[in-house]
Amino acid sequence: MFRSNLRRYASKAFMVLLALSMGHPAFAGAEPTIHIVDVKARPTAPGAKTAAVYLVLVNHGVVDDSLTGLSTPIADMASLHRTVDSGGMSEMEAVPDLVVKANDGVTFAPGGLHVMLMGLKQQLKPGDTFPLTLDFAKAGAITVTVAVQSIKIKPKPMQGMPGMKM
Ligand SMILES: [Cu+2]
Repeated sequence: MFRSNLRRYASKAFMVLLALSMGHPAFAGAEPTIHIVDVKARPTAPGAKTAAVYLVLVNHGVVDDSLTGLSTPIADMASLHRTVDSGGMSEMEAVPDLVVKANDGVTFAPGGLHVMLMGLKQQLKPGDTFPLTLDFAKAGAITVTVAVQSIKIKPKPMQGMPGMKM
């Protein structure tokens, strides 16, 4: 009698856990597990055909996801780029597919990852906003608003500098 009650209780507890996990966005797909914040672009000069967008991707889900595509109505093409140092020269390379690990995040920032807009159709002025759509393999398409503003380049952390107190 006690045993079967316990078993019933245990199975009830399991059902609650199951219901909770089903309600989790990773399973239900109700709420995106990918959060995109701090989306911004620098103002451009008149006639400029390219611009870069910076943002922070956070994957709150329990599975890895990957960024597979980008688009915006204000440019002919949007793609993922990374700025790399090659022999003292700063170069950009295309990044075909970016994995955003579960419970992890990726920061796009000057000198590193950025969304490259090519064939820009309008000048970006401070205070402007425009939409950018990011396609994820699992989370699907997510559209965010890019804020045009000046962006300061954060100095690289200085390590091992004599006399520096952290
Ligand atoms: Cu670029």
